[in-house]
Amino acid sequence: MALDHESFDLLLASVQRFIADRLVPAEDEVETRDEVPSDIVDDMKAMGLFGLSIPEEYGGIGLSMAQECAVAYELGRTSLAFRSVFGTNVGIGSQGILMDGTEAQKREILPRVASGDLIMSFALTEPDAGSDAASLKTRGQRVQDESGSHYVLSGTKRFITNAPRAGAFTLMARTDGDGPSGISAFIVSADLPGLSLGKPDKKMGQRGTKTCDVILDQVRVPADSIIGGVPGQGFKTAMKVLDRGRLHVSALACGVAQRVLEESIAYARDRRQFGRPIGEFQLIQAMLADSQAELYAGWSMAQDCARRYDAKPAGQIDPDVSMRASCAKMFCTEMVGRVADRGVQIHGGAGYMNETKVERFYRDVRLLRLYEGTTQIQQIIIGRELIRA
Ligand code: COS
Repeated sequence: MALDHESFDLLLASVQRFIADRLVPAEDEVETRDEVPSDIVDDMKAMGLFGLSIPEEYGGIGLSMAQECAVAYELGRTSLAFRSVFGTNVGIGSQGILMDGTEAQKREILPRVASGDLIMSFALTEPDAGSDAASLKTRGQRVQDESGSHYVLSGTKRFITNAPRAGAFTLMARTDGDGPSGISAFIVSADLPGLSLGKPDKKMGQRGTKTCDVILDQVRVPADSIIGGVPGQGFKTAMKVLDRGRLHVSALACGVAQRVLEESIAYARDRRQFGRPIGEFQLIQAMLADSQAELYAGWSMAQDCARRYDAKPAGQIDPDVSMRASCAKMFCTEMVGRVADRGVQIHGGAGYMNETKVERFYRDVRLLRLYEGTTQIQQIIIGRELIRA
């Protein structure tokens, strides 16, 4: 699956224009109001951003992974809150249905996800199941009564991105025994009786993104809400979704690094000390050089891995590609942390003040090393695969 070159170039150019003309000027407003303006969300829908990676037959644009990464890179060049509005629709919220759903599930859900009419979010994490995702405790109890076959879901999901906006969740629950093989992935509508949301999380950064708990108290869903219709496959679905999501995050991290570098170069050219622009000092140039080289390495890695992802037969699990996605996620998100830190350093005292962009990016990128698997989880995945292979 891929968009033809010409159409993709046009799309990328219009995304670049949209970011420069509409999103960058609205960054301060998003930070102050902790909200993405609704007219911007409408424009995102009109541009098709909610359906970037959903195939055309289900109403999306049908980007390949490499193309999605190129768009994610651009979206990294502005406040991450903007991408977050549709990020779960493009990625972790919908991909499980696309990868493992039945044809009926795809036809029912994906066109609404692609248009942005339905916001989907991904509910895996729980208060006691973060890195150890296979230990999740949310129960899915099968019941059979006069109204048919159902599952009754009870438990709490934590830090769920876009939960306050979501119309439905891809939600992992335990339908059997312990461990990964007892987990099933459900499509759960947000308006079902018994489903409620916790209060909005107060975060270090990424103002304008919305996360909160999702609480399930005896929520009844039809038995055919299980993605693919087969219980016990949910952990694998979640892992496949995360492989893809980790690549997307790698590209996003590179885009932020590019923006922070641009901000730092502009400041270094402008700011004068000791009678000249600080950019003329080699110690400042060294920091810029380190950031540029690391960004180049990270982006090369993300692009290479995305091409490998596209080259494997669709739907097939390739542990080598999963391992490389973890390499890219680990390197790029750690890299952007260092680039943001140098950005603050180059800005000096001004970089600590919240009117500078680098101060905000410094806080915003901290999350990238945590969500969709911490750096330490990526190390475990890489290390295990090296020993196994
Ligand atoms: N693709 C497909 N299947 C996968 C997979 C992948 N990338 N990774 C693992 N699996 C399969 C395994 O093959 C195994 O299947 P079998 O039982 O048939 O052999 C099953 O899933 C269990 O895998 P594993 O034994 O590796 O599970 P672990 O409990 O050891 O967990 C980690 C593995 C730690 C890698 C996993 O829990 C993880 O990614 N944790 C981080 C969760 C995360 O990213 N959270 C962020 C929340 S979303 S913002």
